[in-house]
Amino acid sequence: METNQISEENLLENLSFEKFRQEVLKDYKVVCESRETSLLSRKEVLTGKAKFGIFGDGKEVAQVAMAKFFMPGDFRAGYYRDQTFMFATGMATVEQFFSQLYADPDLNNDPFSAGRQMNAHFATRFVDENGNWLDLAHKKNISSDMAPTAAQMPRALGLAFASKVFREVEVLHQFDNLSNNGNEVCFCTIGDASTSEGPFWEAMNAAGVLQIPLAVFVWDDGYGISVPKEYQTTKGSISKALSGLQKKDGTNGINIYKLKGWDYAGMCEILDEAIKNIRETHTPALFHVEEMTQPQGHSTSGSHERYKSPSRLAWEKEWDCKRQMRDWILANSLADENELNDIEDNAKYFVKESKQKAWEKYINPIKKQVEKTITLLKKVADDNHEIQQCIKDLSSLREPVRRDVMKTLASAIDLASSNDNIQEVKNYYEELLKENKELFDSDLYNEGAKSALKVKPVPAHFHEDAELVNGFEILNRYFDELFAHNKKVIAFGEDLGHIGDVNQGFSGLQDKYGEERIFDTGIRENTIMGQGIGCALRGLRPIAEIQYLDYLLFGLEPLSDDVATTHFRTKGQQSVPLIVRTRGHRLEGIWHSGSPMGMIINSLRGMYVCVPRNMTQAVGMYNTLLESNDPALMIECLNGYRLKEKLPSNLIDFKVALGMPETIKEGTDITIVSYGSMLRIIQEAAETLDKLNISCEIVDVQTLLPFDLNHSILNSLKKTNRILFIDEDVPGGAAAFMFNKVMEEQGGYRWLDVAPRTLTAKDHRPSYGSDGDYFSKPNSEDVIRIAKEMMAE
Ligand SMILES: Cc1ncc(C[n+]2csc(CCOP(=O)(O)OP(=O)(O)O)c2C)c(N)n1
Ligand SMILES: [Mg+2]
Repeated sequence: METNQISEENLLENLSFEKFRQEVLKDYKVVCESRETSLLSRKEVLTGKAKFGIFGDGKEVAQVAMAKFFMPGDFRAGYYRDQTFMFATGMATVEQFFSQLYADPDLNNDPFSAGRQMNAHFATRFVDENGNWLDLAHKKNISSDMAPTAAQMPRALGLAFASKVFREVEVLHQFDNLSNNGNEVCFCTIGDASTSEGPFWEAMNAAGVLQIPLAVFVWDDGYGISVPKEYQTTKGSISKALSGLQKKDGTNGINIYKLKGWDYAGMCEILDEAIKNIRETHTPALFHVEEMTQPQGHSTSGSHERYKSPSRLAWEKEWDCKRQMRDWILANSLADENELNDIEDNAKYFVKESKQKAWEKYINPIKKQVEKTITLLKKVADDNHEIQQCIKDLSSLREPVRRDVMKTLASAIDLASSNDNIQEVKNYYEELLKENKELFDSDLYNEGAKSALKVKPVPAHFHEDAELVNGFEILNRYFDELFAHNKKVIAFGEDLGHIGDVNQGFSGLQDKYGEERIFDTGIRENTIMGQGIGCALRGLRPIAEIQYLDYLLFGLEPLSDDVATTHFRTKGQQSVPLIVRTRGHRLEGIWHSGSPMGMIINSLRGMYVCVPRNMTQAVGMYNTLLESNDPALMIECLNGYRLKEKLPSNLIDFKVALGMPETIKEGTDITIVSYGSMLRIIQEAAETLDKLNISCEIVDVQTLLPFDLNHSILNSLKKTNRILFIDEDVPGGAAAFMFNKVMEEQGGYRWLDVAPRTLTAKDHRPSYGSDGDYFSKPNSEDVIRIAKEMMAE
């Protein structure tokens, strides 16, 4: 009996040892495959088959450890060193890695970016083809990687913050496809040198305040390209520098762990406990993973022998994590030399084969285009030597790209323009133009059912005795209805919660809907945007506030780099329906009356930019945006909150179509195009001009992005033959944008009797006080003077 029992225990022990052994060897296999991928990829770049490469060699072991604790529902926001993590979690294959290296534009081959991103920029699908959120709570999720160092930080904060929202907001518990009681951890990775960036510090502080499930891994290889960490970080150590954030009993803060990047067993042990704790308690953590290496240097551009000392290079060889893991396996008798050699040989073979498959998938469609082009060109060649040369040149290319095909076809069309068979060449050229447009130029915005441009407009209704109320009250009543109506909406920003924003749009609503849905944030525009991005990516409908338009610059980077590119860089696999609410245009002084619209529309292609003239129009635009998946910036008129407006009776249903200007005064002599606060000044001027027998037609463009989709401004111009574009931006800013749209895109120049004009603010920011405003920004006398000049011309 007793002996039997012992042998059963032995058996169990043996079994669990074997399981453990197999798991270690499986991890080692991933490490080897990942290393081979780095080595072979570098060769592909050096031989010219790929343009640039950046790899995860030297970081493999930490990533197989980290991958063990990444559960379905979790998110990663990281950077370009994480291929091993992707392989270990099964979210990427080696073949897919190579497809992206070759910039294969087929989403089936590069499922992260359809060739739109540099290699090692990963993503998983968040929304289906119709823009509906997938079951993210049961999937492993990668928010699309970006190249700017630390740009993942604001979004990482937001992805983790969303877990807190899902856990704390009861009305969200029903959405179990989006979250499982907020148990999802966001794994964030960043390089040691990138922790020098402001957004890193802002995010770490905010995480400590917010108490959210964020796990930040710093891959510390001692360098940011050539600059060592002594030049990057106080005390040369990010864990030391951040030690003041350490959580203690009874405080908030973060937990800080130090790990060694080659210590497989040590890392697994610490991460097991630490990640569990993050998941349960929502206490964020920093994992400072030291002693990592770069066997091949930073990237395929340049070599690290130029800046690393011989002793550093020797140290890196010895402490290479792959070598250390191998030694550890042998020392602990988990496998013998032969078994490890087999794993290594198989990895080499597997990676080579994967590379070859990816290359064939990439090159075959192009080769087909080359073949067809040559066939068509032969039909028009006759004895045209130049075309024969084109055929020769194209056939001789060993690694042709689509560009070569297009250039050849374009030349042939010119060279054989009179040939009877040229039409076929032209047709093929057009067909490929269309195909390439879809491959390289699509999906900047939602194009399907969730496009904001497909939302049906609904006019505002007013009762006969509709109340006249302050602008802010229109918004206040609207937000009240909105929060009752749409459980996924949350709103936050500086002073937005307790006092209900600086202009009372949310006044009283925190009491009614709870601190979990309407709340204050610290003064940190970059990460307020990040909170919005993370929540939007996870299927919520955040309204994130920038207190004044002038402070948008602090939050512009995540909007421009991240939000505006998300849909494009994932070819529609991720949507970020964030609404950024702010207020701007005229008020007082250099930093409270800005209207830098040119800067905004040029940096935010991929977002919509709404510039409503009053709060009623703003409501109609909010409703439209909330029906769609497109992200947008809403700029309310800072001086409009106390102006009276008629209260519509259908606040929650009223929808303004984007890109549809509205004529707010009809006229016959001059078309004046503008938006926002400027319109009231133009209306005032128009009254005077009426008395002078100059009849102005005033057009409110309503949205700058998109701009006048139906070319309605042209119809006004056809009637008046004179046009003036006015705004409060600098010369050459958004007024020049509108000018370009109407003159070039709409062909407005054909309908002009006199030169078209712009009227803008001065080059400098507005001086303070009433006179500062009057002499810095366009005023009604300016409008009258220019209108008179145009009439006299
Ligand atoms: C905002 C920004 N500045 C500069 C760069 C160029 N750059 C790319 S990687 C890099 C170094 C990053 O070093 P580190 O964070 O330590 O990561 P590692 O590459 O060492 O893993 C730099 C300066 C960039 N991508 N983004
Ligand atoms: Mg580094």
